Amino acid sequence: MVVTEMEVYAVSGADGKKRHRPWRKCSDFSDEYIKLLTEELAPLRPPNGSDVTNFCLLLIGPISGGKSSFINAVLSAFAGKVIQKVAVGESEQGVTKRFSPYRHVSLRSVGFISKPTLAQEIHSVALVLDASTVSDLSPTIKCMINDCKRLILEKGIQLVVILTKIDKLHKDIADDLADVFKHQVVNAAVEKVSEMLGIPPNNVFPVKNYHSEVETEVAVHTFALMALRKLICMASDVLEERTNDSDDRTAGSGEVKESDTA
Ligand SMILES: Nc1nc2c(ncn2[C@@H]2O[C@H](COP(=O)(O)OP(=O)(O)O)[C@@H](O)[C@H]2O)c(=O)[nH]1
Ligand SMILES: [Mg+2]
Repeated sequence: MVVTEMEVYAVSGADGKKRHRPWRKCSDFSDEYIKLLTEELAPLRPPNGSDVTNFCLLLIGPISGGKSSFINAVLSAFAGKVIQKVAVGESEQGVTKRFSPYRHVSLRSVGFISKPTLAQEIHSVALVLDASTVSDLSPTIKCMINDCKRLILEKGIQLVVILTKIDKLHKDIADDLADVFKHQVVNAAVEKVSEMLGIPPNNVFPVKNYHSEVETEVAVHTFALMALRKLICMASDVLEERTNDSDDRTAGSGEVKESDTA
């Protein structure tokens, strides 16, 4: 075939934006979906027979990663308004006045509980990382993260990652958060973290916290609630397993050894 002239057109949606298949399925972002999620999560309690009244969810991660902001986003989602109950800020002049980068905790540390009850243990852990910096984490931070991951896995808890500041990955994302699960740049960040930490991509939750906004955003609440749902689900599984395992615990398996500390 001899082609003398050819015109190529980009295929786009009615609004001119390129359409991609979502890399993660999610219901449409809407007030109804948020209502559904909050109504599903609000009544959840630790399993019967566990003797635990509250889920203990731990957020860890580098300073300024967005831990406090994530807690505010969750509180905002339940309150239906922008809440800033936990102080947030960048490091240096940030809200954390005294920051010890790494202090070894040992069995002799003050207040260390060497044989915690199930209620005193952590039931679910999320590592909170700034999506725009995952490519250049320092070796010290990587080492800390790996130490934590080892301890968490030894306790039978799976690691969840909350990937914050996804708005910083690309201008289009900041402009339209509803398209996050179609943006390949977010997918790439999720895959990178999953590979770096050896965890499945569906344990990685991209989020955008409130930063400069004063009005509520449906997408912000949806991201926060999806991540919270995963954490609570995992905590429930851990508690159920430990409750069924209670015979072993009485035999002393719940006791902390020096190698359990970091
Ligand atoms: N652009 C943007 N900024 C964020 C996001 N989450 C947190 N921040 C900002 O990052 C800074 C550090 O957040 P903070 O929650 O205090 O981090 P923490 O030290 O891990 O508790 C604050 O200025 C926040 O407003 C986000 O999703 N997007
Ligand atoms: Mg904080």
